[in-house]
Amino acid sequence: MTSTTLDLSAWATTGVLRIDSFLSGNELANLRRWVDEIERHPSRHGEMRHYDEEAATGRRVRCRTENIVPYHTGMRSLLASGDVVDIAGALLGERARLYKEKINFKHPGGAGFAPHQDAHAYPFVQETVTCMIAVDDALVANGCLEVVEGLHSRALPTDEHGCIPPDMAAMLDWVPLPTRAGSLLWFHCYTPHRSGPNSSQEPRRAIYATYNRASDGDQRAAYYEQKNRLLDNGANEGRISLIGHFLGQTTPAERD
Ligand SMILES: O=C(O)CCC(=O)C(=O)O
Repeated sequence: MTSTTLDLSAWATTGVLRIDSFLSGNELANLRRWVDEIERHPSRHGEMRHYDEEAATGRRVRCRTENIVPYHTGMRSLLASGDVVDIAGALLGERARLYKEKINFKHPGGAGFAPHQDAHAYPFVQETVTCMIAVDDALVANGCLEVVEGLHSRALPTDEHGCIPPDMAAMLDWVPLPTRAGSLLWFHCYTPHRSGPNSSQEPRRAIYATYNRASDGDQRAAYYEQKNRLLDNGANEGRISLIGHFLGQTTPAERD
């Protein structure tokens, strides 16, 4: 994959770009093994961090794991070097740096996300692009991403949760973007997006890797330091992000 084969004009117009069948069958099988390893990885304070939710099935399940690349070689090579970083650079218009990475597991009965723009949750940087790597098929029934195309040039107003106010969100033209396992879905930090719950019997796992412009520096450590501090100070009980977009009932994940 080279930047010349990317549809940069569609990206500029819509703020989203899907790249189908990016991973081979073998690469996808490896990725699924890594995601299983990461879901079980011990969580120590200040290191890889897990978040759990009480799913609609009544089960307590993992909803998110973040700060992964320092602790997993395979994920480090996929997300912090090579084609994915190069594509991020082409979309940003300059060299890209990995800002943050996470896996959203969305197990059966797992909750969705309220309409939001990521930029409000991402301090220290001016502009980011995010690559969603579908680990499982992401479909309407299991809560694929839905976006508003062409509204990615500015910040929209926010409500008390840092999300798009519901009356404004109701006026927008939401498009579901089903994405097959092994495909990529890129979106800009101002692209409005949301997702529904997983009403299927299988997990809908997705990796999200976010990149900033190299000219904004390496902000990964500063981001996780600030996020951990704000989420651990008691004022943000139940949050998995610096904004309150997650619609699930979180339960504290065990940490060593
Ligand atoms: O995984 C999803 O369904 C949506 C995730 C999302 O919007 C986020 O983590 O900001």
